Amino acid sequence: MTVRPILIHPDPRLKKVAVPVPDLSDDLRALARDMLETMYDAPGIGLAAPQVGVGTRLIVMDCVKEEGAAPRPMVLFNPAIVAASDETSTYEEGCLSIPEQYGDVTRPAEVTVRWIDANGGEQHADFAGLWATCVQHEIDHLDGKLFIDYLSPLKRQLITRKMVKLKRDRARA
Ligand code: K1U
Ligand code: ZN
Repeated sequence: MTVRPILIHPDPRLKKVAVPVPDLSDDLRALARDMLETMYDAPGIGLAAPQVGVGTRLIVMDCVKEEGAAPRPMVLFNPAIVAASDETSTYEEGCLSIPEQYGDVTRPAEVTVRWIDANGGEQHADFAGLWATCVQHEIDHLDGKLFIDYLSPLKRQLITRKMVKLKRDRARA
């Protein structure tokens, strides 16, 4: 397993719509394992394939944050939201592709998602709380959308400028 580099915004690969997985393969399962390792290493609670430069509809998540609790890694190929609650919840989101920047995003509080698991089986489940926020944030990545797209143009521009500077500083170091 390998920790892969995470792309930093702005990057055209983060703005592209990712392509559905037609058939599972060992390469795709290896990518999912690398993504989980990359997510835990960051650390983060989710990661989408475009964040490691792969334009495939694959996300991984583990929103168990309690110290000492058993991890609950999830691998979702071709995830799709099939139902969303009218009730909303607001969470101060972050993003591993936009380090140390945060913003309030309002989304449906509960969603039903269907996906293909790592064994090729069809799955569906209801997500609530942080899991619901995270799965929507990750599916947005597959559609080329970042949490800053929900913020005001001014705040988005400010954060983007900071990221351009961060990337310039990292390139010089
Ligand atoms: O997709 C990503 O960039 C990962 C992102 C997911 C996410 C965070 C917050 C709300 C919705 C989705 C992160 O994991 S940012 C890091 C983070 O939230 C975290 C890191 C360590 C412990 C707990 C949370
Ligand atoms: Zn993100």
